[in-house]
Amino acid sequence: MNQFPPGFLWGAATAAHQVEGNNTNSDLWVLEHIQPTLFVEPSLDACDHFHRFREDIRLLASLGLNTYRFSVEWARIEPERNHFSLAALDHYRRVLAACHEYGVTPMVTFYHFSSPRWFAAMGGWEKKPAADLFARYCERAAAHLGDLIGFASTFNEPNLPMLLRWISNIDIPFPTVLRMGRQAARAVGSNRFGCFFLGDAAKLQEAMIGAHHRARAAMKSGPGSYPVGVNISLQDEQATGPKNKRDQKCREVYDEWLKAAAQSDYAGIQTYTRCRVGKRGDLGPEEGIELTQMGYEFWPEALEICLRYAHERCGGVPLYITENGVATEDDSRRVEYIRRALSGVLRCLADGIDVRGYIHWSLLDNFEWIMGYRPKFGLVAVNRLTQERRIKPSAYYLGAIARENRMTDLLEAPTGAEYPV
Ligand code: GCO
Repeated sequence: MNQFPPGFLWGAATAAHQVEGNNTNSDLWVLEHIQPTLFVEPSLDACDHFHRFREDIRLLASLGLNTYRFSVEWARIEPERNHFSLAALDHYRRVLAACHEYGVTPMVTFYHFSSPRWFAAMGGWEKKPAADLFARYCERAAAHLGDLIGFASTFNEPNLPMLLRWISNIDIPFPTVLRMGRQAARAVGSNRFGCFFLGDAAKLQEAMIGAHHRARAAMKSGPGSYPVGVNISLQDEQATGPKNKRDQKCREVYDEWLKAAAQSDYAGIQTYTRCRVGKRGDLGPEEGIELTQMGYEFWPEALEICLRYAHERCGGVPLYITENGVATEDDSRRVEYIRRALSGVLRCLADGIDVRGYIHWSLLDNFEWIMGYRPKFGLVAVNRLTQERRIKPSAYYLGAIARENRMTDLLEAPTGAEYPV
């Protein structure tokens, strides 16, 4: 079988802070501009998607993709506590309208790692009013945008802080994190700075699960009628021996959020690689295996395993792959990655698993958080000096599959000449 079900969503994703540029009112902007900082460079103009969204959405549609996943930025919509910006909300209405104009289903994430500065200065997710504040922001944004939304998710990878506690191959010096937190607090005139990447992962998880359910209810009570889910980061966790900690890791990192997804309208699955788990926890990459620019293994087969795992844990809710991709300068490896990942999706479908869409990360080469602009995840390259976009062969490859809604027999990616943009 090489056919995808009718109505399958084919898309690409971005996130506000990574592409819009000048997200100056966010906590991450603060962290990028203090000393010491873990960010290798600041985001600055990013891809100037804030102004170029129309041409980017048009480009996505011209490739043959029918879905655009992006996030709306809390730091713009509520620049100060209790003050909502109509101008920012209208901006996102224009983004949504552009999707409809080009026949693209908009999939909106309400929180993709960045918060307003005032929220960080208040202490962030660990403080009591956090869930209330988030639910209220979602309510306001959904009231203004809901009639144009196709799908919504409350959070992007809210389980990431728990996952980061396990990952052994990222080397974040703890004293630097502490100093960074202190400097950031000073920069916002507070004695605390609570943000998604710093702080107590377990406390944060508890607060965010509560916030997810409340925000979802708020969205449901507003205009429009769209599925609301949550996007979860999943790795293919492989046990390396009898005393490994794989099951413990899955319980701590995934299961609570998969349960929350099961009580929602869908689960967004975001998978990039596998991880081998040993007696003491995560092991690094296996010797001899190809690595991506992120330092982890090139392992497209992880997607199939994670879909099966999520299906088992989430029961009947539909699964959407809301992120999957690879950081590489060699675009032919991206084509190979997509080919193998989608073959796994087809095997899941053949077994009756309800997968309804594949949204690739990312539409554009963009700001990869602390790693800056070096990792290249885009189907489309961005010249950082001119903001010029250049479509890569992998974009045409994914577009060709999307247009036909089946795996094509192409051995090589199409050049694009077949599909004029
Ligand atoms: C994340 C995000 C994206 C990343 C992507 C590549 O998981 O961090 O959802 O913002 O850019 O996963 O690492």
